[in-house]
Amino acid sequence: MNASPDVRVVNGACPHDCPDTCALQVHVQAGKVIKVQGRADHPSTHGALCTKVSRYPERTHHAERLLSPLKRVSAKTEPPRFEPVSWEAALADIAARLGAIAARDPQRIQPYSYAGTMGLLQGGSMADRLWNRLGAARLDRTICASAGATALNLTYGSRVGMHLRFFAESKLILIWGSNSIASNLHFWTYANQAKRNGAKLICIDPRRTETADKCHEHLALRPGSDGALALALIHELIRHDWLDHDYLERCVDGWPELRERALQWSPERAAPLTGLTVEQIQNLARDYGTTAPAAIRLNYGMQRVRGGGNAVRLIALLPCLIGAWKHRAGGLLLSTSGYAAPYKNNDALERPDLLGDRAPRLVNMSAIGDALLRADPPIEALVVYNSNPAAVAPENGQVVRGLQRPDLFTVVIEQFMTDTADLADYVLPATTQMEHLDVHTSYGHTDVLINEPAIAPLGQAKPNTQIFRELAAAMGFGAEAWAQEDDESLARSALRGIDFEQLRANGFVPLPLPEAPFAAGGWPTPHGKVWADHPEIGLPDFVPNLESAETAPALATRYPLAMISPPARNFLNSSFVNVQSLRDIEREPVLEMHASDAAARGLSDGAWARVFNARGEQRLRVALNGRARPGVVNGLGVWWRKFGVDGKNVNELTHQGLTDLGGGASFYDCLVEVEAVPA
Ligand SMILES: Nc1nc2c(c(=O)[nH]1)N[C@H]1C(S)=C(S)[C@@H](COP(=O)(O)OP(=O)(O)OC[C@H]3O[C@@H](n4cnc5c(=O)[nH]c(N)nc54)[C@H](O)[C@@H]3O)O[C@H]1N2
Ligand SMILES: Nc1nc2c(c(=O)[nH]1)N[C@H]1C(S)=C(S)[C@@H](COP(=O)(O)OP(=O)(O)OC[C@H]3O[C@@H](n4cnc5c(=O)[nH]c(N)nc54)[C@H](O)[C@@H]3O)O[C@H]1N2
Ligand SMILES: [Mo]
Repeated sequence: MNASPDVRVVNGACPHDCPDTCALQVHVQAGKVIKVQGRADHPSTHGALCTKVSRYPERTHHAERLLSPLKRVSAKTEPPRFEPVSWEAALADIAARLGAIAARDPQRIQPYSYAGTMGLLQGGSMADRLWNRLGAARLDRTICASAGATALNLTYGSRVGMHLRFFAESKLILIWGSNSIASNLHFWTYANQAKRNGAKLICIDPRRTETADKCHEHLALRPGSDGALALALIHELIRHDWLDHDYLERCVDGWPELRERALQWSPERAAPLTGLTVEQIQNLARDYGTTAPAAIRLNYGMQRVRGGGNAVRLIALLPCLIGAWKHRAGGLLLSTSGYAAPYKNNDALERPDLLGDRAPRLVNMSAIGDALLRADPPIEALVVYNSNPAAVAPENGQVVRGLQRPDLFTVVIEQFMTDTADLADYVLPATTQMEHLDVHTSYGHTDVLINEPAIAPLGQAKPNTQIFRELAAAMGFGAEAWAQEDDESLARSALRGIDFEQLRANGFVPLPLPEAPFAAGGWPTPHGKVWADHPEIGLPDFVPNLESAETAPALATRYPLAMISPPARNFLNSSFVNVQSLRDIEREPVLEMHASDAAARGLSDGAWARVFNARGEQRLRVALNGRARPGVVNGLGVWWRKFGVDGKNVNELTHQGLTDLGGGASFYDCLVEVEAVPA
């Protein structure tokens, strides 16, 4: 390390909701973070960071960091005004308000959090302990991955798959519902290595992404049609006998039933649903059936539609039919979180025993707008941390209306004044990853990491853990042992079977796992086989979008365009939108359209358009950049509403309908119409 003598270098972990979970080197000088680098000696990070996280010094020392508790002094329907208050006053008032509700009916207190940090400490722990002790309502954490995660559990028995590093040895890689270069950059390195070694890369995505640009082929299917495509692929594998009968026999439960169903799905039947040609489907099946080792990088983009769960079940079976798992460079990767699960000590971190035999209501975070407006009994208090629901939740016009309820008491724990914080009664300042201790697992690789605090908390900011500890004390639980445990002790108990001293000394530790875990079966199901036909829910099938010409023809006449809203490359969900240098790259919220759809509406590149449906509308700048397929528009997310030209973002248009499995959000299952507006 050639840091100058007054520069300290600290081991960190990227806290963001991303499969890469990079190992960081944080450079500190005079109490300030001056540089954040990826560790060269961590295999998947390999010394490289994405543009966003390399701007961490700018985000951490941002002029608009929240540095003191704030109390609202304006009505919630007026422009937000706050005044600083002391921690003591804020916590005393919050404790009194929550305490009064808890005395009547604790499940009227609703926690709302997601993955602003994925850390085992700051992502939950003390907060969960307090909610369990109170008996507050529980949150069904479905906004991102629950359709796919449930589908993997119902197929493989857990969220397990290929190791990231062996993609470098694959000969065929299907990059399916994943814009890897934007949102899984450290996978792309391995895919690129395979490409240099002669592998063929095929991207399956309605949008011509920067990843699609770099693949040999791009199949721009209609959003939500992946299940039909997978069934037609199985049909072709059967017809040409590109099957591994030995693996099918030993490892797949329910193959005869699945075979029967897939035989009804000729490419001719699937083609019009997918928007692909019969030949494209046949060629994909040929590549997949005749190339070994063949790997699939499936990602969550394709499961944000009503049929997302069934589609993941079908795709997850493909590598089982061709026996791809026999090779360490064959198989599928959607998530590795099932490998880390047995190491996570949730009982110690979250203390579910504090809940006892109470079963408070479970509220689905993907329908928080409905819950805030219509839950019975009503939600009386909302405590938000690690999330920005006013921006990221579907149909967010309803979320905003819910947050404006005069009788709702809202506390937002944040680093910045987000759209959600604007609607709080109290805003409490949280530390960033540079300022607190944490321990991380990953859902894209299989290492565990530690994040050491690099600098002292800025201003009066505190770690989430400390805020919940102090809130617990203010609510009268200070004498109870669960409320006293410090972060060092939490970190030491967070992982079972991992040597904490080794983790601390090295910064990361790989989980001990076999290279090709399912080469001979041994799936984490009760009988060790994958379920093609599941004993409780039967066979997977194609489930069309909730909003599509096939299922809702009248709606499709009024709103004929399908809208997807995948992330803009330089934001992470709604994080980083307030970092000027990154917003400068993204410039403004755009709507990518196909030239024919734009021409039919008199729209040219750079024109302003009104995108609308029955739920709402948004003004966006049209981009005719060749990335949208006919019939589909791409409204890149997730901007803060207040940075949009009309104070809105794409989630004004999305709906709160849930996925077929897992009760997930279906952001990419959305019909809209677009019209020109004066500049
Ligand atoms: N730069 C950046 N990186 C991120 C994030 C970010 O916001 N920005 N978000 C992080 C988070 S929370 C997550 S969950 C992951 C998300 O990353 P992914 O799991 O890859 O999911 P998305 O980015 O939602 O979508 C990926 C691709 O799926 C495509 N897609 C949309 N609908 C369909 C469909 O019906 N079928 C198919 N086959 N493809 C479809 C989209 O056009 C997009 O290019 O990335 C993480 N990494
Ligand atoms: N239209 C559309 N909507 C989407 C998506 C999409 O693709 N399209 N993607 C969806 C997906 S995949 C996801 S995962 C969700 C994500 O939604 P969220 O989990 O809400 O993610 P972010 O928008 O990044 O907001 C996280 C917030 O946590 C804060 N934060 C970070 N660290 C800490 C901390 O240590 N303490 C506290 N108190 N706060 C912290 C950050 O400042 C940030 O404001 O959005 C979903 N919304
Ligand atoms: Mo996500």
